[in-house]
Amino acid sequence: MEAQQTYMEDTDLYVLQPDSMDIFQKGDPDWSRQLKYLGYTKIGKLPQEVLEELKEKSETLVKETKKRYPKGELFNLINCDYDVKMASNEMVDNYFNPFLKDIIDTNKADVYAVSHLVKPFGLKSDIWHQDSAIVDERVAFSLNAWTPLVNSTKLNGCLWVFPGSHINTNLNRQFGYNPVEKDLLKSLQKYMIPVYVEAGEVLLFHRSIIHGSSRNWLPYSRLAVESVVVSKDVQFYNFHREEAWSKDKVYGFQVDMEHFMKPDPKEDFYKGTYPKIEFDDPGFEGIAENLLSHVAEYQAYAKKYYDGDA
Ligand SMILES: O=C(O)CCC(=O)C(=O)O
Ligand SMILES: [Fe+2]
Repeated sequence: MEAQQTYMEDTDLYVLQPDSMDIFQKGDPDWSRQLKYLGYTKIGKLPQEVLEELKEKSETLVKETKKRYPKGELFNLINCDYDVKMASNEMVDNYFNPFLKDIIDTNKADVYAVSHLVKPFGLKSDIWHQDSAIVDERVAFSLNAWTPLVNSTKLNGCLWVFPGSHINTNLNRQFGYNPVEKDLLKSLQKYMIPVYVEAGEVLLFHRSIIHGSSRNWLPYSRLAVESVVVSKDVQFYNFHREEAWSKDKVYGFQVDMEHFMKPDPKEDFYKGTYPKIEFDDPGFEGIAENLLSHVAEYQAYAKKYYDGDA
């Protein structure tokens, strides 16, 4: 892979280079600026007929899955049976990705389907988090493209974000290892803003941004679909801690998309399938302290969106 120098070290934060988010082949130039400074942007809406067909097929998939898991274990299709996960992935690929690939310059970025996300009625809010790192964010970007299939508001668990927080240096993020809890969670609360997204509208955001979705107060599931948009031909990573190997290291496995699509990707960590790089692990408290100590800089960075680049 050719190194794509997306981030520039500036003090101890990773500040995006001016053209780094110039990844669209059509649309509004402001999308790139929003992505760069705020960390998220809306990039249009699925055509109505595509949305309707996707919604109908998705509801059928959810209904069939619920029949098989009567205790309501269905929360996130990512954690579902392998065949359901694959069916979901294929549907996202067929109905959502063509729209993304039309807008995004596929010479600059690659688009991969992930799955559906189901937020059932009454579920306690997902705590604020950052998504696992899937690339080396010092040199590459990874964005989520998130689209709800119903209007998404505070009532049914919309997304909330901390604008500007995507420039943080918590880069080696392991899936499920979330230091945003307790005091840090409380401190961040006041910076989070809700993002209302209409059914079929596409929200793009950096996987590194501090975000989450709130409680669904309506007695219907809030369904969404998700893909990822990453630097062209990027080297994928999956980060992992293993106390038996070391208590103060985190390991970055250099994986490929095939790895993420396996029934149990973690098995690869013990098979020697992929090479790994080791990093010092700041641990829960270290990461929390680091995130909190830069809050003012995240705010200042987001403000640049309104103040201009100078
Ligand atoms: O759909 C949701 O509620 C979860 C959203 C989220 O955290 C994500 O897409 O990364
Ligand atoms: Fe997330």
